[in-house]
Amino acid sequence: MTTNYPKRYTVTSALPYTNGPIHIGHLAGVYVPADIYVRYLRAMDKDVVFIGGSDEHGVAIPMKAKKEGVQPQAIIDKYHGIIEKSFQDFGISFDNYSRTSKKIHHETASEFFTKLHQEGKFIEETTDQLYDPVENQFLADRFVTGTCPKCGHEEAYGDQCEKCGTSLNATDLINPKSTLSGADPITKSTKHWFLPLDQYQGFLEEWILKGHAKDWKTNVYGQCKSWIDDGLKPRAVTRDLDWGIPVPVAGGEGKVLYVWFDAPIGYISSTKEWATREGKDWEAYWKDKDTKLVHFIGKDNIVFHCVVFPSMLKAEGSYILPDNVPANEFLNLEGKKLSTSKNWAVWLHEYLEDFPDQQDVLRYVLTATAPETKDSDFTWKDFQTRNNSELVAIFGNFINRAAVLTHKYYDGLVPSPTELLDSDKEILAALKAYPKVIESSLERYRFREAQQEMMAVARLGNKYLADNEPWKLVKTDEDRTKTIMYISLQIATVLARLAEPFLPFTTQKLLAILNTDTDSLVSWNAIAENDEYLKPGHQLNKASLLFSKIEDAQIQIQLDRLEATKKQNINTQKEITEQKPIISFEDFSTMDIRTGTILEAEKLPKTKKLLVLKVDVGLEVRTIVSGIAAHYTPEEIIGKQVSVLVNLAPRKLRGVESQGMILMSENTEGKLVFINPESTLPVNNGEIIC
Ligand code: B3M
Ligand code: ZN
Repeated sequence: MTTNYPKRYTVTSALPYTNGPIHIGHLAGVYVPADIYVRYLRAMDKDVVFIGGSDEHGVAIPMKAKKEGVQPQAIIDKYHGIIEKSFQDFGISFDNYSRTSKKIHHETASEFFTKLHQEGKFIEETTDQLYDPVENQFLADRFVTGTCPKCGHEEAYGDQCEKCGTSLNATDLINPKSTLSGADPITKSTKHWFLPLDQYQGFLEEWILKGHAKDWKTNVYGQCKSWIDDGLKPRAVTRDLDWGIPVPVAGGEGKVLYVWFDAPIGYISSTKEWATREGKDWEAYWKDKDTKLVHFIGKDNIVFHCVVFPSMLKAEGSYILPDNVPANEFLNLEGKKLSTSKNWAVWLHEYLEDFPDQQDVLRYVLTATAPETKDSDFTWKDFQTRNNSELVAIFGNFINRAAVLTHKYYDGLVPSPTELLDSDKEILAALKAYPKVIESSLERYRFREAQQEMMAVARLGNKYLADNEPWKLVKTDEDRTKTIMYISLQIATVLARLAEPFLPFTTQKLLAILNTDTDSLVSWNAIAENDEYLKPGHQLNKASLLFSKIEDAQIQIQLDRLEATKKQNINTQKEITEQKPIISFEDFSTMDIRTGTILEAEKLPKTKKLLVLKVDVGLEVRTIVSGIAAHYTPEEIIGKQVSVLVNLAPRKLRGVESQGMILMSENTEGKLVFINPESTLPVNNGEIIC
């Protein structure tokens, strides 16, 4: 493979909202692949800047502040702190981690807006927007939800449907509702600045549809194509809000920039901050045509990075465009969608507490199961298995054997090889090929594949030792044993170089065992050009274990925690089930409720939920169809006394006439229970169900 390397790289990763901590979905989708990519580039001695930072504007912040009863500033300070620390502890190697509340960002974003404004790149228009009559506030973005006009998802936000990814205007929503008060919005007119995306239709067709059909991931390209084919519309880039960057032009008083206008500019401000500190020229990283710009993001951010931000950059005129936007799909947890609000997540800062010094295990598992082409699932069982049977049993075992035996036989000195057999030569030749093989996967953003190839090197070493059994051979053939140990240590050294992007903490431990450091280590490109990576006579340090077994009990703690979350969610859901409107006593007393006895019960054929009951209600024996088959078997309920509403108008259910209703209620675990005449009433969820 011949690669035309650019002069430098600007690699960005989505700026997380500071309304909650980082979880494994963020890591698998964005930060782990981005970090692998930049560590690989650095190993290739490339000029690269890796940019991160917190996204501290947008309605997500004041909403969270309201929920916690504090000021927005307290929220961003709290979560920025947690996020930045957890990234650092997890080894996400940003060159700069900034925040969009900083002065440098406010200035950069304001200048960007002002320039576009002066050059007439916006449309200024007064239009009707959704307004909450209770809270006296305009509703945009997350302040309003409704049905997505494209896919029918009922909880789409005012700026985007998270289900299908479509970017929306709040007025596009069907049945909009204010998330602040629950009120039905009214409309009210207000002035805003719009980026006329329709004017960039031709540019986007040319640049993406013609230019990137081959090299962008199909999930990313497909989404872009669908939006472009649908026809783009002007998008408001300002908001009526009091949290954000004030609109810097006349007439903008009381309004702020739309968060998705300012946040991507955050990549630029963060680069400026880094350049000032490091004495670099930030513009080269954003404006030189020989710079490769890559955005790592999750799939819900595709439209903003592939359509909106590039159109902004194009409108400004002096910037380069992203070369690639390798967005991932979503990661699920134990088969369910990750959710911050439902606390269905593995939080990074908690993981780091529960598994101290095991950052690489999570990095490894998230890469092995990364949602690169479709949604994927993280399970704790899989986490344990991959650790125990791959990292411990293959990688760790190989290094441990190589180091321990070298100490045992040669006091930790790398032995000199004697004659190399063909099988040894093959191993050395294979080692030389690996950097290019892994590089080819990484250049195509296939991190799973790249990591498997890196692990193939560890497997190779493990198998080499297992096949040659130096622990037996040492008794009969000292020379051959020396060669085997020498080759094993060459493999271990190459592995240290190739594993670093994936397992940076492990690599440091491995380097310590090998008694060397990153700077003295053979460079990525030099592997193919050399025959020897660790010289005979080199002294190793004491062996230590790279990985340790994860026990069932540790996994059980995590599973129990998720189980508790599940229960809590059921309870919370119940707490918030709204009471139905008040009824009068007269209304109630029209209901004739009697005690009945279930005489017969059987399942209604071809249905999942329905039982047909014969119930003696005193007046007569009634046939009642009841939707309780998921909760009770017919045998369980025969003979049971129940409360029956006997004057409900008969109705046909699947062809059988039901002549009354058995009164039931849902308990706290979501199970239907009888309102039993002989017992106290069960916890009532406000709903009587037949
Ligand atoms: N804060 C959305 C998110 O965290 C947004 C990314 C901004 S990247 C410029 O998913
Ligand atoms: Zn949708």
